[in-house]
Amino acid sequence: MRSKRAQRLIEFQRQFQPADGVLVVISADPDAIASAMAVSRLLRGRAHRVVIANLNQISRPDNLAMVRLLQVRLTPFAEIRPQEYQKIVLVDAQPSHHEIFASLKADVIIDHHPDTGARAPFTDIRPQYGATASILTEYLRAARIVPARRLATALYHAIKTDTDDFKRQTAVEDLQAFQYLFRRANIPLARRISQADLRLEYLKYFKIALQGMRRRRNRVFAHLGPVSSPDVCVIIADFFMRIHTVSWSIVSGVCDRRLVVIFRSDGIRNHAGRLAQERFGSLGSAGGHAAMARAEIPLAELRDPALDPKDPRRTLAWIISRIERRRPPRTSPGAREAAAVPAPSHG
Ligand SMILES: [Mn+2]
Repeated sequence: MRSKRAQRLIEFQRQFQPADGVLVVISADPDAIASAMAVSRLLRGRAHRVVIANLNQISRPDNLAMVRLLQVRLTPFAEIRPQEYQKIVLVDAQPSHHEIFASLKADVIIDHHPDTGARAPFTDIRPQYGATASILTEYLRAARIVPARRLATALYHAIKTDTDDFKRQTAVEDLQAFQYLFRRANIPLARRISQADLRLEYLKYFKIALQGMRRRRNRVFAHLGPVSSPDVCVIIADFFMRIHTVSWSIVSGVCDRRLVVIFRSDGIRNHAGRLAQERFGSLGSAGGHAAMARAEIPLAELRDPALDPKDPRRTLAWIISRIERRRPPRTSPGAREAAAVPAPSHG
């Protein structure tokens, strides 16, 4: 085991010359950012310079907090001239994941997504791992590099994020990496990063939600009107689930000319995906898992006279009546129009 890890490290190190400029290109999320930081650390003293370039604009508040608090140096890919670099590294991604990745001819690929068959001069793809950060932690250990606080914190946060606190695909190697990092990471700082899921401008939606919320037994409904991103519906739906007597939380908003309805349920006797599909599947895309689901309905499809998307109260009443109605709508094409008419209102 140990010798295999050492061998991989030597193979990896062999790809680089001291004069090389190395470009690590990522689609920035916690795992990609932490993995790129680890590559940069591994190449210290082994390459002339390492630049981390992000393809996507980082917008999630927690990812922005990670970059700020861990002082990660990222350069937007648009500002990069790839031809100025001798080596290209992909972490937490494979060429077919993005046309720009494919165009770059990577020298090194390290990833944990399902193997797409891509091969570079050095390729290490381990789909059984929960995070690329776990793979890079093994490289650091093989290189006998003890990660500094910020790097350890980034890798720790990445493993927690990608495995959703070990509730998703997790290998024993992820747990080993986590255990190793746990002692070296700044845990309060990592908590601060994962907590930072709000934007200041989201607070006004909390106000709308709290003022306009309706309760039907163990269900909470809120309609937020026009929202800058459906993310805020998700945040508020999750927020209502924190009330111990609530077993359903249904929060909607209008974004990109669509009515977006987010469903959260305790998943015990309820199935959010099934409810979303039953009540909204005939109007747009709808579905999900037992505990979380969403429906997205183009406003152009909503020709129901009982609904006025410009009137938040009527929109909320329409959503409630559609969900609270006892029998699911029939889905035959002839029943489509009939199904769009809500049952008598529940007061
Ligand atoms: Mn990942």
